[in-house]
Amino acid sequence: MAYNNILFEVKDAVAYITINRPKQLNALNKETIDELNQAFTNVEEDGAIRVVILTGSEEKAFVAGADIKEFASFSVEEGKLLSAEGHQKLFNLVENLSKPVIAGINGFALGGGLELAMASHIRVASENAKMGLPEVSLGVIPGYGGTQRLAQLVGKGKAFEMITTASMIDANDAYKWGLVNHVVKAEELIPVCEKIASKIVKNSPKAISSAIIAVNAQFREGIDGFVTEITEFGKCFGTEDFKEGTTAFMEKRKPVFSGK
Ligand code: DAK
Repeated sequence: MAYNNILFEVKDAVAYITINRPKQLNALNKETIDELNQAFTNVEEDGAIRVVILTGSEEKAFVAGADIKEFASFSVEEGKLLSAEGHQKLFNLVENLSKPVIAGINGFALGGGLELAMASHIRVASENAKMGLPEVSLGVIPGYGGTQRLAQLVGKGKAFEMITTASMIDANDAYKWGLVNHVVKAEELIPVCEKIASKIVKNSPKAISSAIIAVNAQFREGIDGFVTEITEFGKCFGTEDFKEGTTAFMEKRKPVFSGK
């Protein structure tokens, strides 16, 4: 499929999704959200893809937020509808994808951009990255899960500070606060993401998808994460990946996982 706002490429079981509206600092308009939905849906369905690296084109921005020019004229109903739709179409889709998503934060990650990075499973930032949720400076609040996921990652106190001051933090503070896993030089951003991806692709896709379900369960209302873990753990015993992993260990060879 041809995209207008993103680049999509697959190499060695890794899908590279690059948001590509550099003139608007990769701001998320509706069309970009739709294209990302399509790309992540393709990733989910393509058995040859094991991991995603998500980044922004050029050095200045990962994503500088939702497209302000587009949402400036929304009514209350439109805002609510688009928020719910956006959650399903993109942010929840990414968080619950059966394959890990590594966000390579290459510059500004603001508002919906930081929310997208936070919905990803692993975050690596370049030294020049700046992160924030500036929504209250525009008269709205984070609408794509930011109030929930930021507090989960950095704790309630720091989340309140970031959200109510609408200030940006730099990559080093983001690392200290637990918002990103690694901070690297700009030119090392994609290589470091690829190094993490290369470790992931060696492991069982079935087990990884179960692990994602189990870890996410902790943050779902009304769901006992420990019970989910037991269920997912049990399921692993019925997979070809489990047979292959344990057999390969006993045969002193590297496993070749089918993802079944
Ligand atoms: N939307 C649209 N255009 C943007 C943009 C954005 N978020 N961010 C930057 N741009 C555009 C600028 O308008 C400018 O375009 P031209 O004027 O050249 O045509 C171009 O990108 C370059 O930006 P600057 O000239 O401003 O570049 P600077 O280096 O001076 O500043 C900056 C970089 C990142 C500090 C600045 O651009 C900035 O403050 N940008 C806005 C950041 C921001 O407030 N982002 C929005 C956060 S609120 C919703 C759910 C969720 C949300 C909304 C709705 N619903 C469900 C309805 C979420 C909202 C947010 O994300």
